[in-house]
This record gives sequence, structure tokens and C-alpha cells, in this order.
Amino acid sequence: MRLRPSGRARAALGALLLLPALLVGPHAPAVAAPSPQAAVEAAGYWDSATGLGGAALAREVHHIIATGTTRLSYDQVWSALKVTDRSPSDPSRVVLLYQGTTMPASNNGGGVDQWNREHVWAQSHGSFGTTPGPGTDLHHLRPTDVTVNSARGNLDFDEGGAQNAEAPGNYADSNSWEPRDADKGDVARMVLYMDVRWDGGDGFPDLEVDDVAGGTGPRHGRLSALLRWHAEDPVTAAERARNDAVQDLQGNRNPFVDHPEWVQSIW
Ligand SMILES: [Ca+2]
Ligand SMILES: [Ca+2]
Repeated sequence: MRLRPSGRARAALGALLLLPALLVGPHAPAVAAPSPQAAVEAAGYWDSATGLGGAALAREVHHIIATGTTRLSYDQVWSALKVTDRSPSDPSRVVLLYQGTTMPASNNGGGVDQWNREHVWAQSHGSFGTTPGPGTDLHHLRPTDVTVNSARGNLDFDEGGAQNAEAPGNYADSNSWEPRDADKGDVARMVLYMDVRWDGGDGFPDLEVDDVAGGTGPRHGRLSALLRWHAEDPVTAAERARNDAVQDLQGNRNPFVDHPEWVQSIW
């Protein structure tokens, strides 16, 4: 883990300075070995949402995941993704969204054969930028091959189109991107998380999952496709391990990884 404790990022570094301690501290096994679901429940993280449904559930989940969080700087996201998305078989590499292949973690940047920070909820859908907030929320930021990231651009999510030559199984047409099957549910749960997490306030827009509309409004679609993908591609151990790793760094969890059934209750 390399930190860059110089210059204007200093004020925001407090959280990430804790990172080395977390990596060698009692939370360390969370990255390498996913904690069982029972451990999450035993910790009581979701207790106040238990028994709720629909809009009441969404409100309480928002309250839980918006409380006690650490907002990373956009620069700190580079270091964080090298932890949250490290390859289980080789910790010097990161796993790329949309491909499932790996790349050296140190190979981050803007070159065609490097990886960068993909905003699964496209930044332009709400124009929230990269100040600490939705634009630096680790739950929807993933290492992605630079040119695949560019091909996805700010497209909504839906099915159909032409297959991406560099990332087989992903398809794009004029207004939407279809991730490969193994990433469909992951993408859905990330986008649904963003809707519940960001509900206005703090100078950021109220993000809402909607139809395929494009533009710069705080909307992302298509809801019907995302709900189908959530069902077709269920939560995996790797996704649970990532949820643990993000909680260690950012202080909150994706509710739909822990409680997939809440998606049906809220939508
Ligand atoms: Ca998956
Ligand atoms: Ca919202």
C-alpha cells in the first residue's frame, strides 16, 4: 500500500492513514477470507432494518449506510481499489470488472493497456464529479481496463447491441451497455446501492434508478434489466468479501449483497 501524504490531499488523508493499521489489525482477514453472513448479522449492522419493508425499509437502510462513513479522496481511491479488488490468487494484481481478468495493481493510469477507476453509476448521471461523495464511493468504483471503460462510457445498462471485441460477453448499442453474465448481478447491486445511499443533501443529487434516458439527470437505468440481472446472477463469496473490504475502508456496506431479498421489497 503506497500512500501519497503530500500536498492538498493531506486534509483528507486521515481515513486512509488508518489503512495500514486496518490491514494488519483485527479486520485484516476480511479481505482474504470472507466473513460468513452470520458474522455480519451477529455484528448487528442491519438490526434497525429488520422487519421493515418497502419505503420504510429503504429509508432505514439509507440511514444505516449513510451514517459513520469515511469519504475518500479521488486519489485515495487508487490505493483502496488495490485492496478491495486484489486478485485472490495474486495480491499484486487487481481483478478487472467486465472481463474478470487481472492486471498488475501497479499498472494504474490512463494508458490503453492500464486500468483506471470505472464509475459503475456513470459520473455524468447526476454530474457529481469526483469530490469526496458519490464520485469516490468505493461500492460502485471498480478497476477496469482503460479502453473497456472508455467503450462503456456513460451508457445506461440494458441488454443488446454489438459485442465488445476486447471484453467478450459485454454488448453495447447507442444507449446502453450489457455487462458479461458474471458481472450482471454485481452491476445491478452496485447501481441499486447508489440509489438508496445517495438521497440528496450534502450538495449531492438524489440518485434514482429509472429507465434508459441518458443525459445528465441523476437517473440510471434500466430498472427492469437491473432487477432481472440481480436475480439471474446471485451474490457470490467474492462479492461478500469485497463488501467486507469496502466496509473496512469506507465504513458502510451494500445492503443488497447482505440481503438480496431487500431488492424485491424496495422495488
Ligand atoms: Ca456475479
Ligand atoms: Ca436516491
